[in-house]
Amino acid sequence: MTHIRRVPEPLTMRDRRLAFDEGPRIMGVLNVTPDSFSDGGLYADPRAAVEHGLRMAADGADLLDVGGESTRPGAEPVSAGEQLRRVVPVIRGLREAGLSVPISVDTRLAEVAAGALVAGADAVNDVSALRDDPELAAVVREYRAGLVLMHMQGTPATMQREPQYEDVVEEVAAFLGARVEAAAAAGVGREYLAVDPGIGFGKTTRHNLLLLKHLDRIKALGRPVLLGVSRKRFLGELLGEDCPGRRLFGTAAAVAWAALAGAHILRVHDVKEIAQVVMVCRAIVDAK
Ligand code: PMM
Repeated sequence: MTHIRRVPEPLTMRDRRLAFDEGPRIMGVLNVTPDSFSDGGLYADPRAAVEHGLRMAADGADLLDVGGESTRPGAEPVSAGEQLRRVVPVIRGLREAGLSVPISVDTRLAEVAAGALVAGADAVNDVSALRDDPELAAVVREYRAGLVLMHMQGTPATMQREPQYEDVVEEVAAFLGARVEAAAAAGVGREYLAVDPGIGFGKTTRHNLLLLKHLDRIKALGRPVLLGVSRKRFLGELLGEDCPGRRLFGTAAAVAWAALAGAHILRVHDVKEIAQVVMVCRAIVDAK
């Protein structure tokens, strides 16, 4: 529980900085996709997406993650043009509406990242950790954007077929350490980098649970740790709950654990409810 106090430096994203000295920050998920596993199709209309983003900010989101490509198991890649068509009007609309919190764009492609950054995004959430597009590091560097480096075994199309590790925690930590070094070698300053063990990305339920249990090992990399547990399939498996929208209490339990274990950014769909979970965790930690 005391881990919550070991705070890395703020995450820099262009002109914005996200500090962690007041506990974990909440990233609201804004999927502008027809097929994401829990909210696909809900915000395909840019106006509905902007409204939902503003609502999440009002409910306590400290940043928003806008994505135009579903990375759910089995999903096929979406072209850069189509991703841009989905995310740019939403990012622009959020900024025009006066949204002040940072926005990340969930993409693996440099062209999409550049378009989103021009439209008003501050960071790139790259689930491939700079492995899919050799141009992405240069875009991040040029715009001084934040960058999330996530672990994934395989690709979204194949990752859940038969994930295998000798020691999942050590392998994920070593991978993320190496990707931090690769980003730094490509000229992206460390203050711009966050890491993410990639819950559900090429992992069994047991792998996900071990990563949550041993979060310290990921925190030891010294970068802010982002975690995306919200509504995920491992919760469904544990709870026998097929419907992602009915996994809120499971999500809340995993988030409470992550908050007390010292995760820095919690990527969630149900911002208002999860903000309450984080507030109670913090109040307990801060009680004197
Ligand atoms: N999960 C999803 C998509 N993008 N990005 C990061 N950094 N971490 C995650 O865990 C993550 C992600 C899949 O969830 P969604 O379909 O609800 O967006």
